[in-house]
Amino acid sequence: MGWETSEKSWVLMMSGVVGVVISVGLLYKLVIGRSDERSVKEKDEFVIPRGRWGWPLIGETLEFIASAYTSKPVTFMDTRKSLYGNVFKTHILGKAIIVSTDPDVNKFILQNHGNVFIPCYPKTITELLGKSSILQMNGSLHKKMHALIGGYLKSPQFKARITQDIENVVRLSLSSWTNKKHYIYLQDETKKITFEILVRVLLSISPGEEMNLLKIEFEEFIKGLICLPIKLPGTRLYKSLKAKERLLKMVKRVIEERQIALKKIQEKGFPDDVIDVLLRDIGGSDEMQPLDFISGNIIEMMIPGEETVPTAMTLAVKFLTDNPVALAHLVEENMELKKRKDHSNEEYSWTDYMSLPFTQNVINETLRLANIINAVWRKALKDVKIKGYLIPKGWCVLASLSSVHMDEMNYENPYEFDPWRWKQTGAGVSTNIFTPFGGGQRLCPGLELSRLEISIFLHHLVTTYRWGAEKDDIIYFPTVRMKRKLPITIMPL
Ligand SMILES: *[C@@H]1O[C@H](CO)[C@@H](O)[C@H](O)[C@H]1NC(C)=O
Ligand SMILES: CC(=O)N[C@H]1CO[C@H](CO)[C@@H](O)[C@@H]1O
Repeated sequence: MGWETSEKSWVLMMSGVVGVVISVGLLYKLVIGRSDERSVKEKDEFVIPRGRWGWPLIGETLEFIASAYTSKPVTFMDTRKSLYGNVFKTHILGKAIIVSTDPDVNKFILQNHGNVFIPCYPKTITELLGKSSILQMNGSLHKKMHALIGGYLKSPQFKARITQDIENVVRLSLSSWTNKKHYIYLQDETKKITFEILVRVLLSISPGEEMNLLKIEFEEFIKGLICLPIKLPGTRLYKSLKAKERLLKMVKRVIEERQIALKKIQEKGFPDDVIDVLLRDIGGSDEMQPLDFISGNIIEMMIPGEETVPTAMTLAVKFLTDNPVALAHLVEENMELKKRKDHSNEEYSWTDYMSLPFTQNVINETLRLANIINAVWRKALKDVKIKGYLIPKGWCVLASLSSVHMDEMNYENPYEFDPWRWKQTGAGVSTNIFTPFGGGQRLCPGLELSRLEISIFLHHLVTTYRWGAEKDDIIYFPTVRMKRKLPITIMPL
């Protein structure tokens, strides 16, 4: 669950890009970009990374997209890396940009000391998310929101409660899958699981009519994040904005009810959910409209959960299906835990799930290979000098996280699913070469929760059921997903 998910949507823009790219702004940028380069190079030993601009107007966009459609989407980066070095310049999607495949430079960009970099989003995203959005927030408000929510999600009370909640959702869902006559589509079913958990954490909404309605409107809303920025009746963006209005109304009603309830209670116990956390802290301040602010942000927090976690669950099943040895190892480890728990008649705790070493390795390896958040886009507010490179003020930078995950220098046989590689001490831990959820200042506050959801899902799946999966392939563009949504049949052990 990372805010960074929405940044990934940036890349999705490419779908419609060929038409949009040919714009006046592009030509302008090409010209400006070039003159900038000349003036800076002469007076400084830090140089703008090498690279080529490609074709007039469209730059290297076509190569970039063509490579994204293959099973090795980092090929575009790899080719240029070998020609120009780890950091290079190019021109894609209507922008002169600097691409970094260097772990240190990526870390620098993600950490963003001194707030040099700001997120760089396409218009549809800014339009749909609005002005007070977390993604647009910078400085103290952003930090405060992050700290509040992060603190809540890390608290022992929350952890104890949510572990039970996730277990219930997972158990019920899994058992409902066995009743299906044919196969189920894992990619869709895992989305239901994570959405249910998400609305529980944010708003304490339980399954039922309200949740279903919320899910319908939410799905309509997020479709617009990856569309062309044309706001006319009938267009995708228009429909999504309408869905957002309805969604906001629903969320606002929940918040209003809660505001009233909160005023009545004198002794305030542990917060029920994220709304509670925000209402108690921000609800009292006059500097902003708490209702609008909170409801807007609640909706935005639903976006990361929409894809990252279900995709990770689905791909883990896919990788394990294709790797029986790893699966057998995973089953063994989880069966041991289950036996211990059955024997002692104790409930599972957060740490039970998170302390299975091989299971955690499987999760890391899945996240590395899946590259669900493949890149982070930023814009430099001033000249940035790093490792001999100059990133000129106003330029966009793409920190390619997937290039680092798929680099032979960092991981031996990078295209192989090999959970055992994480056994070796320090794989990815002490360095910057493992950034599955983005990182730095905007590091996702729900990171641990995401890992817990995946752990619980895998545990109950492998200790209670067997499955058979249809043949399916991973697609990397415009988002990482399974071509056929991974049809599987499951049966009780
Ligand atoms: C797996 O990744 C997490 C970060 O997401 C890291 O903290 C952990 O150390 C990694 N596990 C191993 C065995 O390296
Ligand atoms: C660079 C940038 O986007 N700065 C924005 C930070 O947030 C304030 C409002 O909170 C905006 O006014 C700035 O433009």
